[in-house]
Amino acid sequence: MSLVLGLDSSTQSLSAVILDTEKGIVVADHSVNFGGDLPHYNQPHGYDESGARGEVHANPLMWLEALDLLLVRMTGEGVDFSEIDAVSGSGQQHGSVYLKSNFNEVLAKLSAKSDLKTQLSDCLSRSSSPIWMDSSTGEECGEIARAVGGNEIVCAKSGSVAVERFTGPQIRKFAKNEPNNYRQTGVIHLVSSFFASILAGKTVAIDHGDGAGMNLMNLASLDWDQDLLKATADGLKEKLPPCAPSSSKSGAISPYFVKKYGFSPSCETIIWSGDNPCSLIGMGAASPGKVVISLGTSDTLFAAMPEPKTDPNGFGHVFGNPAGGYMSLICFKNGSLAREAIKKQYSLGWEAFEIRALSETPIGNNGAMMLPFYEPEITPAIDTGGPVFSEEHEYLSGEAVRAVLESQFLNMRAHSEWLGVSPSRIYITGGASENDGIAQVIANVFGVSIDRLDVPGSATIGAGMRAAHGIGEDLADLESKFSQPKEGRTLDPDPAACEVYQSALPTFKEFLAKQFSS
Ligand code: ADP
Ligand code: XUL
Repeated sequence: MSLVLGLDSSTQSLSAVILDTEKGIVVADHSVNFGGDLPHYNQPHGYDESGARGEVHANPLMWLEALDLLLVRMTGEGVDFSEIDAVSGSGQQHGSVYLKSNFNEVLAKLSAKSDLKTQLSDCLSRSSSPIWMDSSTGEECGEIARAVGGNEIVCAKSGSVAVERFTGPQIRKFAKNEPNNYRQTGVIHLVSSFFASILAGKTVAIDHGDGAGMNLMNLASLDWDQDLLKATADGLKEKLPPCAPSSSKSGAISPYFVKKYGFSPSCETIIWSGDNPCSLIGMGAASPGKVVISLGTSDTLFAAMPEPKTDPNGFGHVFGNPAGGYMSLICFKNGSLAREAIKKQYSLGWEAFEIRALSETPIGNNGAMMLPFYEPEITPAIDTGGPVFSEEHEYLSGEAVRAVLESQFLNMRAHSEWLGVSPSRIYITGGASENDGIAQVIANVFGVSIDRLDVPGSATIGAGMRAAHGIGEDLADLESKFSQPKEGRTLDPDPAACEVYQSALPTFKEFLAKQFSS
């Protein structure tokens, strides 16, 4: 039994938990908010908001500074890192970091007298990192698909059609537009494998969970796919770390962290995974049967899969399950983004948002719906932003709140039917999951009970559980300790409301189809 550190570098923050796996408790929980704590990067939500033509990039130096700041803060608050047996992490998926061939050499010589940002800034061959919100690579997706013989082939090989935010199309765009910088790149990391490399003091592998979100990994062989590599960019194989199972150890922690923060030289590092694969572990959903909805900046729906099954419409994805096997994932970009837009438009707090959704308006909203796609959407793929209301009248605040929530979850239900699973309950997580108004709409739209876990941040907890699993602890035992539903917080569906949504579903699909084809 051990003390393990789980880190999570998400869109907006870097978080850490320390788990005591013997007692089954979270002993520390800290975080750094990129916008609030590091305002000098001018990325208030964790990314540069001035990108044109769908480009969304973040500054990788901000992530490095956040890591030092988090560890300084934790030390200041009395955390003793010398007792940590293992560390692993979770990263926002798809984002990539481009490093020159001196990266390993610099990592090996990091001095505890300076900081990560200062010492590693010279290693970047691209000053910014495209992240998952980027939708600028439509052209490159088409080129990759054509080069391998069509999107059906890309999907059969990699688990997803060529997707704008996925790393392969992003790499292709970089290689085309900045050929010199691409040539100077020695290694391309995901956010997850970048952080894992910093901790290990050397370039480490990309795990099968996050690797599957690149349009480069072959799902059957769990290795880089020669055809996809060739279709993406010249000489790419040499610039990618190897793929490895998510529970792989990557050696003792770098001396930088031993000297600077007092980690034990025998603290093990376990390679990182993506935030959704980590959340699957943290939610106790590593075995097929549980469906999870994560309500973060984006909303995602995911579940472990017995066999890799791909989405015939091309919106869903298959990733590696960190516990072995596969998981499905569907990402809805306008999750909290859309809810926040309505909240802001009507000057509401979250409490008012919740109360209005429940009490001021009838279930079904008298038929008023919306297509809540403020930003270009991923599921379904709509490349222009801007909400569309089904009825042309002034929406009062309660009506608008209900329209956004009901439409978001009708859209989620419509686009998850291909999974063919009928869960008996859905587990929710993420920043918005505490909101009972939102949770009740999900229960009613899907017609199942909703549970929440007794711990904050399933991706961070999942990263900690993966660290413990990596040093030999039993995953089922960890799940029984850390992934238990909160008592007294189950929300059951209301049968009358379920009937309303059952008949609203075809109407929503028609509304969407009409809007799409016009
Ligand atoms: P990420 O991991 O993508 O950074 P989080 O899971 O931390 O995101 O969720 C952050 C989001 O949660 C915020 O953008 C905010 O909109 C939303 N949120 C926070 N509290 C509430 C609440 N009480 N009701 C609804 N949404 C909330
Ligand atoms: C998943 C996706 C997002 C990010 C958010 O495909 O793009 O959920 O992982 O961090």
